Amino acid sequence: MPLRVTTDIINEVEKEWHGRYRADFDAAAERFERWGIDVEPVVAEVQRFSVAAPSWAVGTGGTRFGRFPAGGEPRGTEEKLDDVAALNAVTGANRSVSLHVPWDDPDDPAALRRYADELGLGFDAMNSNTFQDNAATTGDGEISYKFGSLAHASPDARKRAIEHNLACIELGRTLGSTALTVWLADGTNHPGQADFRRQFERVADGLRDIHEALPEGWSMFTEHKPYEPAFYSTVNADWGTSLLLAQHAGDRAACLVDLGHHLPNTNIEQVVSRLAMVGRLGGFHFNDSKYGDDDLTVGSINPYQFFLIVVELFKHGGGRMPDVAYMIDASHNLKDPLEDMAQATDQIQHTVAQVALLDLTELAGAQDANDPAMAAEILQRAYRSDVRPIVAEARRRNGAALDPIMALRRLGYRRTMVDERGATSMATGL
Ligand code: LRH
Ligand code: MN
Repeated sequence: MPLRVTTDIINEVEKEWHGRYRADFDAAAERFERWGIDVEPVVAEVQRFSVAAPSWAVGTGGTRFGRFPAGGEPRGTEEKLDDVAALNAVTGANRSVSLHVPWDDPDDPAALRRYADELGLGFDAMNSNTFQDNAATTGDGEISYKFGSLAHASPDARKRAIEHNLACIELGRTLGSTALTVWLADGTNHPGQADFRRQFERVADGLRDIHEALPEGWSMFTEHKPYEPAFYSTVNADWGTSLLLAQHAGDRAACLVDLGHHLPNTNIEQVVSRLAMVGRLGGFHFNDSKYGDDDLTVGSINPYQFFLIVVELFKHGGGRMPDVAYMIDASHNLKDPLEDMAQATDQIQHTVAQVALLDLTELAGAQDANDPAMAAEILQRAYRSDVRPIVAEARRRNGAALDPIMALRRLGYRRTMVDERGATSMATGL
């Protein structure tokens, strides 16, 4: 029987801190009240927020230069759900998991759904994979995605790629998911290798065919990325192209913004504002990066950029986080995968709390008064607020941990998984 992390077990390992956190929260509530701010709506907004965990990142990630498994990695999708349930138990904010097919290819999807239900987990957007050849999708080599999938010159390869996406939707329907994310590696490495326009038109038509197969209540997300694995051109390289593709596909298509999929110094918060403005902001893959698609811990490199992105989300949501798809998409090369995702979720919870303290009306006033200094003061006041007691209290009210990382360590979760699964078990994924 896998280790189940419950509120009682968490309270047991954290009991020595309860008094101090309580005092911190009461003091914080009093301090904000002194400035006319009621913290209760802020606690409620943090409690309400949830970000899906990627099934492909509960194992150790790697690069072409190496991979250093942490041990005790999930050996199948059920064990991945066990780990996401443990993560959700300590953060109270990872209430769903996003599967990636065929890295996740359950024999009995209905049974997997029941298993997830027991764990209190739902299934977020499904992710198709037409960037790797594998028995499940490209069969015994009669076709290959080497030169693309929806953009491929061969109608057979395009047809196979569309069929795979429809199969992902079918699986998602059984699991209770209501969205499909399509990220395409399609592109070129060499000038002249392919025609930009013909590649785009093939992809646009393929996405429209997939859109036409969407069940009632479903949506699909196009995910842009400037490069890697293609190093000269990528078909869906930027937000503008992603928007064109979504608009061409249909009205239930929207754009997914992976924060790491932007060239250095791109103003990502403005990209978010534009997509929200035209009603095509579908969701996010949260992570951080310093150079390329580094898939590092959210807010670990550029926390102020992440803060400004969440400010645009609150504007779009009328003073709260809008109902778009939120997922973490990271690769844990050095940190324990669960600890890294707990830190990512903790960072997102802190940023949601900071922005919930922001007076958007006052900010708009300073903007319309052409008062950049005051606008900066208003943003910094929220950004510099110490919201740790508020976030801890929100987690406590969700039955989760005051300090997720310390709770996972005190529970000895990884050690128990190594004992159960072995020191060399490897999860499917990146
Ligand atoms: C591509 C990407 C995409 C996933 C993959 C695992 O870089 O961000 O979202 O399919 O990572
Ligand atoms: Mn992504």
